Amino acid sequence: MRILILGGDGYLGWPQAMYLSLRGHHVAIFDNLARRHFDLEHGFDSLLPIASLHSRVQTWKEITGCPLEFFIGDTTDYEALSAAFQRFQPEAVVDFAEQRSAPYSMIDRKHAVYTQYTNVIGTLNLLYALKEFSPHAHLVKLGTMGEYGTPNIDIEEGFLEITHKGRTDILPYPKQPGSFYHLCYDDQTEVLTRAGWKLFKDLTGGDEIATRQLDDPHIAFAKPIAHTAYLYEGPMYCLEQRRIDLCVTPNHRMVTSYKRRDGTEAMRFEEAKDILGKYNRYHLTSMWEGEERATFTLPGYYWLGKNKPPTPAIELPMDDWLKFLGWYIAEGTVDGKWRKRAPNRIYINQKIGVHSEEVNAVFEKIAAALGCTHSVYLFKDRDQEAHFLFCTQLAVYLAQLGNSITKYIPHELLSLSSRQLRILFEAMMTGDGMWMDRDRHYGRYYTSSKQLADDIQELAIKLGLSATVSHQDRTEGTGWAKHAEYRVNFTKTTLFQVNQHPDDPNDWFEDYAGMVYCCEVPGDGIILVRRNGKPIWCGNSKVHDSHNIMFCCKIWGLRSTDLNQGVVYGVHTGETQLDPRLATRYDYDHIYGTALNRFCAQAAIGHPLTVHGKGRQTRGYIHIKDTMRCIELTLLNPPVEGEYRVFNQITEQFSVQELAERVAALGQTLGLSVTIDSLPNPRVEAEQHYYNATYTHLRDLGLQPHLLTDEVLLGLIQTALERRERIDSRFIAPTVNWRNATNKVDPQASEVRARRKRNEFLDLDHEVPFPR
Ligand code: NAD
Ligand code: USQ
Repeated sequence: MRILILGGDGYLGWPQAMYLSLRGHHVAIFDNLARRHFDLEHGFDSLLPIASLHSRVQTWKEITGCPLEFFIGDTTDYEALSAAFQRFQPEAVVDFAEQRSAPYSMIDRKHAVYTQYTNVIGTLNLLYALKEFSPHAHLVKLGTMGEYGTPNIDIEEGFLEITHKGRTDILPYPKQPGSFYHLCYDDQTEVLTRAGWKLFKDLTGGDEIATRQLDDPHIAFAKPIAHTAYLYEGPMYCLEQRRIDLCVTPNHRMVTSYKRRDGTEAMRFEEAKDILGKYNRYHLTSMWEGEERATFTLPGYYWLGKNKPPTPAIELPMDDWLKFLGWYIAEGTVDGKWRKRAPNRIYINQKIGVHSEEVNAVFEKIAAALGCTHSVYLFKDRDQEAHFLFCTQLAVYLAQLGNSITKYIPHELLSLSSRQLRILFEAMMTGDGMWMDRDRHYGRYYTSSKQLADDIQELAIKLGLSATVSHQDRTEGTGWAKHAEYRVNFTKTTLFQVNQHPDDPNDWFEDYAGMVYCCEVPGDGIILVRRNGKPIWCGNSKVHDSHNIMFCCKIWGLRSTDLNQGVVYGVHTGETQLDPRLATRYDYDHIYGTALNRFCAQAAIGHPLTVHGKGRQTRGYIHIKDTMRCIELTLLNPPVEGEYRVFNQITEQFSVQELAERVAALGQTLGLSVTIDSLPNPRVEAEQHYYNATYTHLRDLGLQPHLLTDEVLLGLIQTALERRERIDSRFIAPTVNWRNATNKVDPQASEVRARRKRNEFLDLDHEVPFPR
């Protein structure tokens, strides 16, 4: 079989390439060598020395006579990937090419973005390359057991039979990974972008999305790392209340509020399905800093077809301008001899009374700044006054802000500081708004313009208010009065409580068939969404490779097996042991090293074993030799076209503490003094939980597992002992904390080692993309 191994230079990809090559398959490797770059960046190194890819391939040919082709390329570079596909014409593709370390992805925003870009976009490219060049090839994708998280029910192999309201279906098993997440919104949900509210389907590549962090209420705008949309048929979790309206997939990450022991409120993620029917509180408000600007530039204009010099732009003091603009948007009109000439008159009519002086002062200031006339007309028959400004430049600018049913706030002003936004807001509220109580706790703004209602909602949110938009259609009346009336309702209440009444539930599951959308932002992945005018902060998504693969199998008839693999241990396979130059990497550092491999290295140098927290975290584990065999079995038993299968690739389950205790006990038999340290857990994960995963498919195909016997474990410790002089104890303690947005990884990176590695590496004459 012609097998293309993406990521064939990595811990698993390299031994897999040799394994399949030795069994008569024609194998090619595609790798961007990014994993080696990471060592260079931080001064980390594999405990077993590893040869360069060129040397590995050459050695393999010398020893076995089997050729291995290789392509240096990045899966996110479609040109490179498609060239490899066209040249090699694979019949099967095994995809190991991902950034696979959870701590790496949690270092900071840059590393999170790099991880998701590589993994999600790389997989999308791969799906397109398969469709375009090898539509019949079998895709074997290395997924991870980590996608399932630690649910309080048995983990099935990819799918779960669900009976809902008397109907039964087999649906994808809910995903809840521990370092990135998944959710999806229905087609009526909008998201706040820098350019205002948009439906997910209308988002473009340039849009920036409103985000915040769990423990930082400040709004920031960030470009999504990825967008996704797929057809979904199944239950949706719906929550509807006076201030909240959501319709999301059951595994959606909701952001709820809880009380800490010290009485303060904090936010946390909870899956939608887990909060069904429960009392909950939601944070609806946030904070905005924005940018102070001293002046507003009133654009110049010139007459088309007239031989007049253009009128220059005029700078106006921003605070005065905002006060004026607030009044204008609420109450003002522009007119003039429209047909013949430009508009030149701005006026507002209002009742004589409490605001007369304020309006007068605002108009006076603008008139003085523009050098134009301000006049006031007192109506004889009514208790009203009209303020006029005569200025073509101002009128031309204001005319483009629309009339009473199309008015809007120029969006660039909505990025001003909260102090300045408040000036605009107060002026508008004095015009068309009303406060319901003396403390200005509740307020409402009325307008016939939908766009203006949306803008005011955004303005209010940026002022730390919770704001919803509702509307009422009007059939009677004439002119603008027959248009719908929009109401923006504000409150200063920061928390909104959803009570549950058994007879009148606020949330429920509802069958849904249609598109669902997500977009993924860096950081804690919280975005501001709105449904039916009611905004709420919610979790965002990891665009799962598995969803994209499943979708493409469905629409294009591709065939794929998703192998949800557990933590791999061990470094020796039949092939790696043929020659030291064929060794695969052994990572023991706190970023790439996995639990058991790390514990063995720690035992070898007498470093206390680094158990995170209580150590009751249970995971599925698999010996590296079984990984090789599982992939072979999968390749030899492909799915039919259009089929998407999931196999859980583990052979045993252990808790971290159990592993540490076994390493400690066996270490002692080798004369090592091994102690166990319980470190404060740098990750956010359940430290004690139910875990029971099903893993029968691969056994049914003939897998005979290598279990973690004492003999195997002693062998692992021995391997580490043989190379103990290469272990740098400074790289053992974890420095990536899930709770921090930024982590300093290796304050004492070994420069010597980095230099040595770089020299080895630079033997290559290829230009290699670097993950920065
Ligand atoms: P690794 O980091 O050692 O190997 C990945 C390889 O892919 C590296 O050689 C890297 O240079 C290459 N690569 C990364 N991004 C690439 C890109 N965009 N284009 C081309 N090449 C790229 O990781 P590994 O331990 O061999 O894991 C491989 C796969 O197996 C991953 O998908 C991982 O999620 C999965 N997995 C690993 C374990 C484990 O314990 N190691 C457990 C479960 C699942
Ligand atoms: N842990 C410790 N001490 C350590 C290292 C880890 O207690 O020194 C704990 C972690 O907190 C975690 C568990 O051990 O609870 C497993 O951590 P790990 O680093 O061994 O593995 P993990 O981060 O889960 O990731 C690895 C691979 C990843 C793969 C995953 C499979 O790096 O690519 O997806 O194993 S699984 O865990 O099934 O998702």
